[in-house]
Amino acid sequence: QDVKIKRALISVTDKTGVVEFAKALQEDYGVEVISTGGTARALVEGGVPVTPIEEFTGFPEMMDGRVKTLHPKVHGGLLARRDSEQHMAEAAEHDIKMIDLVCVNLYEFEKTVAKPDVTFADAIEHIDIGGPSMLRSAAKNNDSVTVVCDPADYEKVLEEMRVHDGSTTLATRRRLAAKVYTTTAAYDTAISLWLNDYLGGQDAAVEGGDAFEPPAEFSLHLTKVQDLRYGENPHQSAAVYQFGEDFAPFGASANPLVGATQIQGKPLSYNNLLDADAAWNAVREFDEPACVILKHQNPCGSAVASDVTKAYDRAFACDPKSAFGGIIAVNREVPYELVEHFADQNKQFVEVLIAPGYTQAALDRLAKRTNLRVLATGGAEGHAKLELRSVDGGMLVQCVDTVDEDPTEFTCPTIRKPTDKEMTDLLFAWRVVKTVKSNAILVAKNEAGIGMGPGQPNRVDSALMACERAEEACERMGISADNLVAASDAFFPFRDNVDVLAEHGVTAIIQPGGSVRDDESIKACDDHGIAMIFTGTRHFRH
Ligand code: 93A
Repeated sequence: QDVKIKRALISVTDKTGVVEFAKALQEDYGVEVISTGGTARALVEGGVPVTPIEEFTGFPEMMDGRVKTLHPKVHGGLLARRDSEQHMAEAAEHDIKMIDLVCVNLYEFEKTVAKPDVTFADAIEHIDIGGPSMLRSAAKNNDSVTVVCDPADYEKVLEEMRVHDGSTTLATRRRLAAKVYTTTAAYDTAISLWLNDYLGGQDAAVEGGDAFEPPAEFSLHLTKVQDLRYGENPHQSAAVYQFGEDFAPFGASANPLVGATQIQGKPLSYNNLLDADAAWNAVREFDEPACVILKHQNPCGSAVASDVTKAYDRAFACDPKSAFGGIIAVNREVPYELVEHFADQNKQFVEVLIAPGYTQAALDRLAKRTNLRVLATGGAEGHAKLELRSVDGGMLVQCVDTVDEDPTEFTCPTIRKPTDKEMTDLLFAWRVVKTVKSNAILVAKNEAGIGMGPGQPNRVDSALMACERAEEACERMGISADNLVAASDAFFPFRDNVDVLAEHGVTAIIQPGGSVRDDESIKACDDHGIAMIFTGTRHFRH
């Protein structure tokens, strides 16, 4: 069971202590040392004569060192069972000499990918193949071979050889073998994490923008504007506060919701404020006249048009059932007609109407609905830069999701490219979907969001829901449920989403891309003749 060490192969990136180790093996125990390029040079400089790997294999190191120890003379010498007549005969036939000890540590992959300016090619080049192969071969044959993958073990191995007349014990070889598999498993995990991260691309896409930096420390100087009747539910007390002047440097909005003029109506409730805020932020995403009807944080109706009255009509048509008790937000002055349209025959029960302003005729007409809360913000520009939410014992701060995306940088990985009409609808849907709670799917047609699938813990359910709503909407409007487009706030993890959307008349899709299985979704689109756009940016809203 004790195996005398006569031949050792040493190939290390971390050269710590290697000269002393090799010297002791050679001078004290007469071990022949075989070594690879850089290691051999270090050993020779340190006064240890070595057999170069090329001489041992009869092959040159080649392909920039990618192939230096990957050779049957190396792996035969490591894997051959010393107690097998057949193995020994085969080794003799091919002039394969036994290697009793392997000392290897690996290319520094993790250190390389941790560098901020690392290139993909550089990372790949630092994936060690020959090293782990030798370690694994030697560790497998722990019956006979001693394997050292950690400089911290050099001294222990030498000590054991001292005690056991130049041999190591089976128990030690097995412990060293176990350490090898822990090491190579961690090594492969690091590679897979890096590569998946690279493919995911999400974090990379978020990093490096001109994102507003949350300050290390700040005080908010909040002033209570008013107590609210109650919070989200009647048994919760609540109040609304306004940021002090000192918040302005952190990006106070030009036309904030808190501070908007309430022209009429019942006092705003906690839920009114939450939903009005979401609706207001959604509608000011648009430059053209737009309307968002929002309920429980989700835009159940959304549309653009040549004026806000038409936009309202189109948004309302998306989902009249859900619009009941909703918030209407528009990004232009509200004309008389718009009020007439939703007030006429009590077409829509509205909780809050929010807009930059109102014509006098509109205000006169609204005055008849004394309960309706009417808010005027004075303008539609200027998002705050920071967004705050409380968690138990602290506060989360993030830059608001107002990334300016340049559609000319979007890519289309599918065979079919979107038509101009599809592209217009896709860009519309892409703006609205970021208002929808994740997982979010929005189905749109003619620049109106006719089907929404919000907040499901799996994306397929969101897709199904969005498609069903869209189908109902088309039926109500007396139009056919085809030539629909869909937007997804995050990538599709599997092709099933595409299959569901295709089945329900969707012909074009917009989504960030970046899944490790993007290929499956692209294939699904190609199977169905769908055109798909990758934006590169995710818009989760939790
Ligand atoms: O590029 S490799 O994957 N191909 C090989 O055949 C190979 N053999 C050993 N890398 C290989 N090695 C690694 O080279 C070892 O794991 C060690 O980390 C490094 C030592 O190279 P050098 O002796 O030239 O410094």
